[in-house]
Amino acid sequence: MKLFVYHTPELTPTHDLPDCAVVIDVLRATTTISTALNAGAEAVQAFSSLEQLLEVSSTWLPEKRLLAGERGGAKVEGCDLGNSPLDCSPELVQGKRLFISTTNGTRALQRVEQSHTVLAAALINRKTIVSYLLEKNPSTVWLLGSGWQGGYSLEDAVCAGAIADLLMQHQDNIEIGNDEVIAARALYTQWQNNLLEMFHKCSHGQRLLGLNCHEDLKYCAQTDFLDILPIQKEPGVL
Ligand code: 3SL
Repeated sequence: MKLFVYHTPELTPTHDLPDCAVVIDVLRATTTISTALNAGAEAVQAFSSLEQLLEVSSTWLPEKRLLAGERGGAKVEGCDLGNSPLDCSPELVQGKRLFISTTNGTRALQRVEQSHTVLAAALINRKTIVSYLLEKNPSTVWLLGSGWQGGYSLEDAVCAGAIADLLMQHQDNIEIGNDEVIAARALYTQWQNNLLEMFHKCSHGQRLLGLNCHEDLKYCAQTDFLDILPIQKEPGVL
């Protein structure tokens, strides 16, 4: 397995895709997607465009769908939900399809949706993602951070490092595809016992704290907490 880390969709090679793309948006899209699926959502369908989300979701029965929209951290008016994993209770999401559009995470999913395999990873389901990769042993793996509007996000780099670290603990012949893998692993080593503190320092964590999302940060900082594998079934649908 050859492992690459890319910090944003813009930094990925333009004419290439991996065997397996692991999309990361710890704060909060991939944490929310994992939580919704774990709570029994029928599927999660991701859109970078809100207009497209509205168009496709309108073809579904209202009682079988939930619209989740986030821009700049806040809920989009007219949607049922924003992008808080804490809202994804089994009572609300069970049996429903979550149509979701977020500022960065769903854009990252779209960038790699033509890859052979696409997974959505966060700290909460890191162990399940790593077990899958160890079992399937894809030849190339991209750990793709969503970043923030084209820029680097510390929390996604730390999560990429957490995945790389656990993979390398279990398999010694992982090939390092780029220097970002080494750097992400070092970042994770630095922060692994203080993930919530890291969220409080990083720019998107601060943005969310400004929106009173302290409980969201606590939830997203939990590691290896859910045994759920969000895997793409068809482009955009996990
Ligand atoms: O950018 C995104 O995709 C979101 O996860 C951002 S937020 O955490 O909902 O603000």
